[in-house]
Amino acid sequence: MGYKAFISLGSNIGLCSKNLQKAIAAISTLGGLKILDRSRLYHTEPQDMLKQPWFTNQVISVELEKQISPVMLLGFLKDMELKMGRSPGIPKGPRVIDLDILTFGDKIISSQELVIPHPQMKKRAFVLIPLQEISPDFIFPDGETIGEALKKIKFRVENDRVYQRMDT
Ligand code: PH2
Ligand code: MG
Ligand code: MG
Repeated sequence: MGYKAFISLGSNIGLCSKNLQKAIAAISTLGGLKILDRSRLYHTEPQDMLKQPWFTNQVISVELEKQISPVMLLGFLKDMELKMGRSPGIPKGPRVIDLDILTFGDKIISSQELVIPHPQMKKRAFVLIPLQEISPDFIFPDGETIGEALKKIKFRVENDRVYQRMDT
């Protein structure tokens, strides 16, 4: 058995839902990776940098064969972002596609190039809501449940829209 990993996808430039669809198709071409599940698409209020278009976000789960390391997966996803036309741009600003590793099995990693679990994920409804949809029993490597993490943040979901004010 390999690992189960969760990946977050986001886009707020161009045809966002198409961008996510293209990215998933590209991710599925990696040998040793199998897509297990995908959430629906959510339209989400921008976080961190507030003055930018709303994002379309999605979370997928994948199964990875043991020979694929977190750093290999990261390199592959960064490569995908470039191939899809992502330019360096403004940190936290608008992007054609953003592919972030949320978790990788129950690994805890903190290196220069990669931090897992994703350091901001517990604060972001645009990650936790789609993650909960595909994995309602999700537990973080530190033992916290997804329900507990969601209780600590303020947000509102209306159909496919996720509102989250940055006042915390
Ligand atoms: N990504 C960011 C910054 N802010 N806000 C939303 N709603 N969705 C994102 O994917 C997002 C964001 C930087 O990666
Ligand atoms: Mg990101
Ligand atoms: Mg990123």
